[in-house]
Amino acid sequence: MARHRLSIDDLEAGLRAGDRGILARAITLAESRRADDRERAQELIARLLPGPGDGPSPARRIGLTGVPGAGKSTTIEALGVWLVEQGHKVAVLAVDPSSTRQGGSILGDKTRMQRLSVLDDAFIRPSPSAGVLGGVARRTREAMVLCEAAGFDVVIVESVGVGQSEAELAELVDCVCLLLVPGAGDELQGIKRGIVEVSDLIVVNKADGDRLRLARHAARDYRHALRLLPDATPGWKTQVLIASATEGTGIAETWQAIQGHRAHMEESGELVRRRDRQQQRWLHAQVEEAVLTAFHARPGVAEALADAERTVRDATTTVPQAADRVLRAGFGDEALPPDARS
Ligand SMILES: Nc1nc2c(ncn2[C@@H]2O[C@H](COP(=O)(O)OP(=O)(O)OP(=O)(O)O)[C@@H](O)[C@H]2O)c(=O)[nH]1
Ligand SMILES: [Mg+2]
Repeated sequence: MARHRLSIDDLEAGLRAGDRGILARAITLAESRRADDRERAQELIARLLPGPGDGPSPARRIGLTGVPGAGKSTTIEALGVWLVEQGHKVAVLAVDPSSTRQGGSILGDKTRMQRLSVLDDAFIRPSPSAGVLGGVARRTREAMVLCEAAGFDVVIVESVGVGQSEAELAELVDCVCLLLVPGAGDELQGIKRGIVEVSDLIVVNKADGDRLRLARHAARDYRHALRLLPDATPGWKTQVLIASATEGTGIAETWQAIQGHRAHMEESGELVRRRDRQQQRWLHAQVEEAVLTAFHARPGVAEALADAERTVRDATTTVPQAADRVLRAGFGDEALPPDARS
């Protein structure tokens, strides 16, 4: 059947009815870079976002991060299936940049979340084009709004890093959960201190078989190390748990910790503050993305950039000189802000 273009009304009605097919199409619309699609997506999102006085959406926005192979997808499957059994509706957004790099990992994720993906109350969306200039965080924000409008009260973002820094995950979600595997030192796991500092919850996964003892040790060590770090969420001590995604242990405890964190966020007013910060960040990111796109679309910029790259390579100009020429090509002499003239 030909896919006719849905009106904004149709999309809104479909979303409010919890239609997953419509949700998938709405996210595709929001991911599109075509100007008319962007406009339609923005109108749709405007209808769905809370207005003045509505307060933060009640949905749980959880970010799950950890190095490749830590068990993120397996954990989401176990937690997701368990949550659906408890009556929740669970959406999963995978913004793993390695999906594109490794090729085929998207398929892998679908297979890994097989039990979850067949449930009516679950929705899984791999990110198709991670790594596109500046867009990953924005697309995730918009997809999150769309999922919540479709009635998903738990949205889990799976990520090994959503932008320039892993810490950016904290700008998208309410609760950052870091998955570690026992038996590997920090350096081996490639875990940066930055991500530990923004983690509200640390789960030492693969706590099964021979690794159970190691996992307990690792958890104890992390609890210790965390004492030296400032709270990720003011007033909240980052919890450290052990779990086995394959055996399903520690899953209920993980959810309990997430709920405890949420309660703290609500009572302390931190949820409102955090969501506000995220909105501000979203605003700035949106402006920056638009300015950058518009700049690169200006006549002469692509040529000037190619030329600048060449002169830098040849060492016939310095980098600041070359950058200056590119800016002049785009803005012209007049429009170039004084402090950008080096
Ligand atoms: N023993 C054991 N193996 C696990 C556990 N969780 C995941 N695994 C295995 O670890 C491997 C990687 O799991 P994934 O869930 O795909 O890991 P991931 O973090 O999503 O990996 P990427 O998406 O590639 O970053 C798979 O072979 C899983 O079966 C666990 O709790 N115990
Ligand atoms: Mg995965």
